[in-house]
Amino acid sequence: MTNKVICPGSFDPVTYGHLDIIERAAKVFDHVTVALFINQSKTPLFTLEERISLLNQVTDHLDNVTIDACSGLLMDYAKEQNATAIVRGLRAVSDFEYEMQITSMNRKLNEDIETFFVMTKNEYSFLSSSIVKEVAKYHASVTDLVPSVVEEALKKKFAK
Ligand code: COD
Repeated sequence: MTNKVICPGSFDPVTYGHLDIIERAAKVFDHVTVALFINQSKTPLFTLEERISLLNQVTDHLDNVTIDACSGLLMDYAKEQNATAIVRGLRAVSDFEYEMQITSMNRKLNEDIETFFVMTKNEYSFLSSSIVKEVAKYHASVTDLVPSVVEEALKKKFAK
């Protein structure tokens, strides 16, 4: 049986924290789909096409990873894709409550699809797309936080 998993998120934009989780999942599972969910209630900095393009570029070295854009419920998408599991990243205790709530709801929606949590590298445990955008907005360096293509894209977005 092929173990296909989904790494869902907003990826606005993709950071080294995201990439760390995707790479760890790609080592363990046969196939990883990075699923970019469209959230109508949030206004993203990057368009869907931009986020997909950045994700494609930064995962180019991973043969068993594909990128997809989705809307609706994660569990419906996972079933449609014949996925066996969801993989989520955990940074700190502060993530736990939110993740527990979402996982309980997802389990109610589909008992058969498990959720696995992967701990990020310590150095990325403070990292989020929001923090990266905040720092980049004020033209401070994000070199250690995001791949260089993302850094360039942020520079263009926040060009004076
Ligand atoms: N280190 C490790 N992991 C990280 C880091 C980091 N520094 N930064 C982010 N991550 C992980 C997150 O924990 C998450 O697992 C993943 O990377 C993506 O993160 P984000 O922030 O890009 O995306 P989220 O968490 O906002 O995405 C939320 C979803 C879009 C997955 C969620 O809203 C969803 O499932 N939406 C579809 C509707 C649905 O089914 N809802 C659930 C039922 S109520």
